[in-house]
Amino acid sequence: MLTRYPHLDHVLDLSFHPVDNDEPASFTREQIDQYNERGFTDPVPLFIDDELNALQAFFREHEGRMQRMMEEAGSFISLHHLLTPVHDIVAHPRTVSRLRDLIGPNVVCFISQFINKPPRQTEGGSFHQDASFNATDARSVIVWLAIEHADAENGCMWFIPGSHRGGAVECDETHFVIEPSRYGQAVPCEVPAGHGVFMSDLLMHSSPPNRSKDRHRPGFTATYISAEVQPHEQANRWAVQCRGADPNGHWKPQPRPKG
Ligand SMILES: O=C(O)CCC(=O)C(=O)O
Repeated sequence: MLTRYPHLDHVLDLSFHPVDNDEPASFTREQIDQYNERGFTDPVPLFIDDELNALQAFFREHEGRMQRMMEEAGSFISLHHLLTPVHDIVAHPRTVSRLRDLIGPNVVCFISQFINKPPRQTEGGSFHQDASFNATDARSVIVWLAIEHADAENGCMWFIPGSHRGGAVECDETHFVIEPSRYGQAVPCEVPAGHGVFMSDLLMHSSPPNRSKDRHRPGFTATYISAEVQPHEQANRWAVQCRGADPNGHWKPQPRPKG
């Protein structure tokens, strides 16, 4: 099984297509090469100074509400479909102009989530590829944004560099990679507050426990794709158009929420 939609495993293109962009506007050519080679960029500043303070204050103030929304839904929810400030975070021009370099002019965001790992955790973290969870070709880029500094002690993510290049691999019934060490040596990805890491949806990554004594590890994840890529399941079809257009009408336009 390659994805959680096994009936689509042979329909979807789950191979890595390197970014081919000779004239990036926001990343450098070296950063694009690094993305192609390793499957992720170094952290880049996305929210700084007053913007970072406002970002941190928002998540601090609304964390309980977001938690309740998830509990009421009984499942995963895309926060940018429901809350205006989160919509504006995913559509922020500084992030979106970088995405343009990686996925082209027509950018939609179809998944977002906020995870705040509390201190003194002992369990968690298994390697997976996000592409295994989506009913699309493997073309999406995930932006992982650190709301506070994330390091190895408080549970930053770990990546297996280069593991995206072989495309989607067989996973177990919980969609975790079987024997991830076969695919390379994992490295921690420390991210300063307000910085984002851009990752391929094929990159094997894990989010281990926050073993710190007293530091939370809040992180926000948003998944973007070119509007030209078709979603194959109803559940994945709603998306916010962050840039450009949806020339084939593949996606259901999610309006800016009023909440
Ligand atoms: O630790 C996090 O915030 C991200 C968890 C993760 O593995 C994911 O979103 O795919």
